[in-house]
Amino acid sequence: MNHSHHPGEHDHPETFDAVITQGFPHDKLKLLAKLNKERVREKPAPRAARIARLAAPVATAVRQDQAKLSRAKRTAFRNAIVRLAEEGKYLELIRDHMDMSHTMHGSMGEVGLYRFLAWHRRYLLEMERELQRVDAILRPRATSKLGIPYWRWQDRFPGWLSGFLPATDPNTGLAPPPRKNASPPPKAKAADIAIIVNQFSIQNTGLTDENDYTKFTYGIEGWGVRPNGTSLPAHNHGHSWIGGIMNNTRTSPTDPMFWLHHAEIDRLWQIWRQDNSAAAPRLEGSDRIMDPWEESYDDLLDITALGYAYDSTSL
Ligand SMILES: [Cu+2]
Repeated sequence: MNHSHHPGEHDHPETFDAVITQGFPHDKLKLLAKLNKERVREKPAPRAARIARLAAPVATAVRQDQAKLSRAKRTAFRNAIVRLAEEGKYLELIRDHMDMSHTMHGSMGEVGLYRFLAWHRRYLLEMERELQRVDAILRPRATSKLGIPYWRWQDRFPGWLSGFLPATDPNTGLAPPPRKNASPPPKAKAADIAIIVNQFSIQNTGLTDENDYTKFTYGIEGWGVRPNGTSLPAHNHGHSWIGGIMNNTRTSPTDPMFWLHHAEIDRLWQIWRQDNSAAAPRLEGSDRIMDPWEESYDDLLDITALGYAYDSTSL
């Protein structure tokens, strides 16, 4: 897929370091909204595929804290990723994220800001289904479904994934560069996560018609501040802190840590929704559809119906 014809593609930040330095693109919102209207979107999957993939009755997959994962499940997760990389399926999944016409980050403007959480939820489901498919081949006797583990940002980098980078960089065909796993920028501490989830209302997004959803997603994506005015580390900062290919805004899913990092975002969103279920993003028309998939924002709120659960829904 070559999307270099997509207008504005060239001024999308290449790295999360640049995303953090530039901050939320308040000065370009009109241009970005215009580009979003003009974008050519990939066709969604046919409806039959949607039903087979999402609505089919499946046993619930439990997404567990990576620090508490059994040795057997760590091995199963790694082996499933290796298998997907060998099949070429992993590269296909990375390409979904390299296609910026999906408008799924705040660096692409307001629509990207509002699509960030639901788009990545749908993206993780696609990965989780693929992991489960190959896991059933690799562990035919397993009694539970594989779920994507989550990484609590206040914890150290998962030692069981050290040096584990089985997929090649789609841009070079070579092994990705090693991770950095160090500041700058700092990654979020427990106190920062409490600000993101419980003190989201302090965020001043500067957007017209901001609501609670706007403030929450602004903070968790990594545009927010702490009560003392310093930058609030969140999603963007985790990408930069891990570094290597995780720092690349397009190809970051090449690093398996991408899935654990985004599972934590998804879990924090779920926790926040327990007390803020009425808050909703300002998305209209086709902006509500999480292309290249067919599901809308509204289809992606009930995680039980989507076939997964978290082992913990507390901070
Ligand atoms: Cu991300």
